[in-house]
Amino acid sequence: MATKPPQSDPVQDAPQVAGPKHAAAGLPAIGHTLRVAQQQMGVRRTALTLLRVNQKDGFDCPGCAWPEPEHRHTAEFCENGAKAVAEEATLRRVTPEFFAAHSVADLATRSGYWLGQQGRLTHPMYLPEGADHYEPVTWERAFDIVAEEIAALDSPNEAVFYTSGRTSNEAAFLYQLFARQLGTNNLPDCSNMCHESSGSALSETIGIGKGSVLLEDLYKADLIIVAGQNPGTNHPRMLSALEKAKAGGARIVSVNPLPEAGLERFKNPQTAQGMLKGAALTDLFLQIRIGGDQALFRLLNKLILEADGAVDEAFVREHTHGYEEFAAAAKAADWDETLAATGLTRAEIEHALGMVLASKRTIVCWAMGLTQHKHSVPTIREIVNFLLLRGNIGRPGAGVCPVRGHSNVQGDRTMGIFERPAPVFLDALEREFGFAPPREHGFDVVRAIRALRDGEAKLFFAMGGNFVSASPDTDVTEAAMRRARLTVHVSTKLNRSHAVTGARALILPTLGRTERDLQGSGEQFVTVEDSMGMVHASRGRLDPASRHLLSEPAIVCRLARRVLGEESTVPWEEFEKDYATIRDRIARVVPGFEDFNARVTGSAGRPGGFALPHAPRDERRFPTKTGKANFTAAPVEYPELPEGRLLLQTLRSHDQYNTTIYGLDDRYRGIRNGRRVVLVNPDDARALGAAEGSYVDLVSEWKDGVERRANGFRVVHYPTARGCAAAYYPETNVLVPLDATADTSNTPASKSVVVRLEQSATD
Ligand SMILES: Nc1nc2c(c(=O)[nH]1)N[C@H]1C(S)=C(S)[C@@H](COP(=O)(O)OP(=O)(O)OC[C@H]3O[C@@H](n4cnc5c(=O)[nH]c(N)nc54)[C@H](O)[C@@H]3O)O[C@H]1N2
Ligand SMILES: Nc1nc2c(c(=O)[nH]1)N[C@H]1C(S)=C(S)[C@@H](COP(=O)(O)OP(=O)(O)OC[C@H]3O[C@@H](n4cnc5c(=O)[nH]c(N)nc54)[C@H](O)[C@@H]3O)O[C@H]1N2
Ligand SMILES: [Mo]
Repeated sequence: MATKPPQSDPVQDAPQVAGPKHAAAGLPAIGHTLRVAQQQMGVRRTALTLLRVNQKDGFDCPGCAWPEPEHRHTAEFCENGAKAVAEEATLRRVTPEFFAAHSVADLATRSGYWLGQQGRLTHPMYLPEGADHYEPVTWERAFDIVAEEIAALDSPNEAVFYTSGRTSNEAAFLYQLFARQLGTNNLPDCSNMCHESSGSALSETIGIGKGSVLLEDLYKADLIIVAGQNPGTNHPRMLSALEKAKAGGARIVSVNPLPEAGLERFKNPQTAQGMLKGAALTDLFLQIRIGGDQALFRLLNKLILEADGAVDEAFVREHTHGYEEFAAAAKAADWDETLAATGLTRAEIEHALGMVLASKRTIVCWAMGLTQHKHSVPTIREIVNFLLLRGNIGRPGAGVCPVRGHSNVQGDRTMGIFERPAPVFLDALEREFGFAPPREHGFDVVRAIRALRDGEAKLFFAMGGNFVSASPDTDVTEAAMRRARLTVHVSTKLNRSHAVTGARALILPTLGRTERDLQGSGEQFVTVEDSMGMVHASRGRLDPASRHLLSEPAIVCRLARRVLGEESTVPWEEFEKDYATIRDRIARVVPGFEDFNARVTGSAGRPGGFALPHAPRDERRFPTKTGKANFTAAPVEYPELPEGRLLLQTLRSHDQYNTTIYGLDDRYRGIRNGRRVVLVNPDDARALGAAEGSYVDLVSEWKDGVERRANGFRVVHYPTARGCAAAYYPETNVLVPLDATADTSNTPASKSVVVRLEQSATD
């Protein structure tokens, strides 16, 4: 096979491989953080900013949605949180001069890494139809352009309003209100590509689409199963919680096709002991085959049912529905076939069973390794079956723990960012604001792309994110975007979505979390909800990156006033001036937010935050259709792998935040200086003739017969499960077919793409 990269990008395509590490964090992490932060922010700003992350009166870390511990005396150190902050608080700027120097066509040839490195956006920019370059535009004119294009639509359903997950509760509430006053539920969000499968599975089985554990539950657990998640990179503060759980006697099982360093051993940088030796976290590593989790939990359930006295019969009788049918399906599971789907041995599963039966309080945590497969929803339902069997939902130290991604993705959904809103939510909006919200369901991400592709949607508006790079089937998505009449991005930083535009395009620069938000009534704060349903305030202190920025709430308010005019029943001007008035309305519309302002400012209740109600967790009440927690009995599925092919998962390196590339050092996996790598099990690689260091093209195979290809990936022999491969997102999104989605949730199946390796043509 070829030994040179075929079309190498000197900035990022010379991968070097040192092999996987076996421990996460510790001194190298601190050194790395300070270096990255100081390059972006300078020494003084680094010190000032990093001290304020997740502190009371500070700002919420824009990194992940992992909750803050109750007592925040010292800054909780997190390398990747610091990188997220540095990325936003950078001193580099993208000014009108920058856009004058770089045409849109030029920007479209740049890597995502290069675009992000240019710095913060400073001015509203407009790309007129037929123009080569963005030009500066006033805010008034920008809103006029959006209003013109909205007025030209045949129906409000030709507009799509996307949201990424950093948007605050206040901005999200206003944004969905604006879309619904306009008359559409076209509110896709990043959740559609992320934890939608969790939401779908949990709403149906336990009656609420959110996790049922709080941070303190982890400390009380006997057993924590972490499946399909890489916390050392994506939720580093979770490692401290796991370490504490472990010290309290918990055992940890990790289920993953890859041995991830963070789960093996954690060197806590907060303690001297931790820095020296670190704590081994995982007691049992189950190296699952990609997509084998439903099979694994089905077998565990079968064994629990066969073990004497292992089922919590009182709980099952009193609180659940559908047990008989489920038990029959689980007992009937065929050992050989089901076991083959997991890639594990029977002895490994029996070892896990021993730990399960020894545990009185069990928690299962998961993330994208479980949610991005065709059968993700039945997989997560099987986990619910597993927990229900032993009464592990609705008591301390036990429960479901889907670990969310973006720092406010859960809050955005609570605020009504959803293309399929619950009728009770719409009723409440109707009562509060005196208008009739649309009832017809809107487009999710995949449907929005199809609508743009087919000319059924003509206007694309994004509140944050990087839609073209984050979405599947990059070529299809980019072509769809180019068909739009107008694309608008409310953004902090430059990204590829600004370079792949509709006929006209706008970039609306906005404040980040770290920045002071000054409005008519004075300095504002916003609120966010973490992965465990805790709501708290976030207040930025830095001077804004430019004096031309508007906050997200201000952008929505001004746009709404311009577009809806006098007809709107909403006091947009007042909302912009004083965010407390938005929270007063949220309090009246969204259950659990009663007395919102008082509770979130800490004058009542717990300082710094409050927990939203969660019926299964709080009262063992399951608000499902049956009024009980539902067992389900779906057939076991797993991805089929034709001969000579591999199952590719597309995942994150240690040095990126989704489509934002921080750097080129995937430290724990020992891969540096390049991102076009494919990790393949050495035995598979040998069988396929893919030598270490050779270059291959990844060709995805899907039933539509279209050839999707990603060129020039360096083969890395890596201890992943047999038949499996891994490569970074978003470089590999081109391989994920738009129609390859999870049943029910419609989430792109970006963790199980069937690929073949072809030798790269050398130049
Ligand atoms: N620093 C940093 N933090 C982040 C992000 C980031 O990009 N960078 N992104 C944020 C967002 S939006 C999200 S959603 C989360 C993502 O957090 P993760 O879900 O941890 O992110 P991924 O890199 O997609 O990792 C998926 C993990 O699942 C494993 N896996 C893949 N397929 C399977 C499978 O079939 N079964 C099992 N059991 N495991 C599997 C992979 O080997 C990998 O360890 O992180 C959030 N936090
Ligand atoms: N193949 C593959 N595809 C995936 C995934 C995968 O694992 N594999 N993961 C999926 C997941 S889990 C997710 S969540 C999506 C992520 O999809 P998105 O959320 O759309 O993507 P991000 O890369 O997080 O968006 C980054 C951009 O957000 C903007 N931004 C940052 N902070 C702010 C802010 O405070 N306000 C505003 N207005 N803008 C801001 C910046 O301009 C930045 O360039 O990708 C999905 N796509
Ligand atoms: Mo996500």
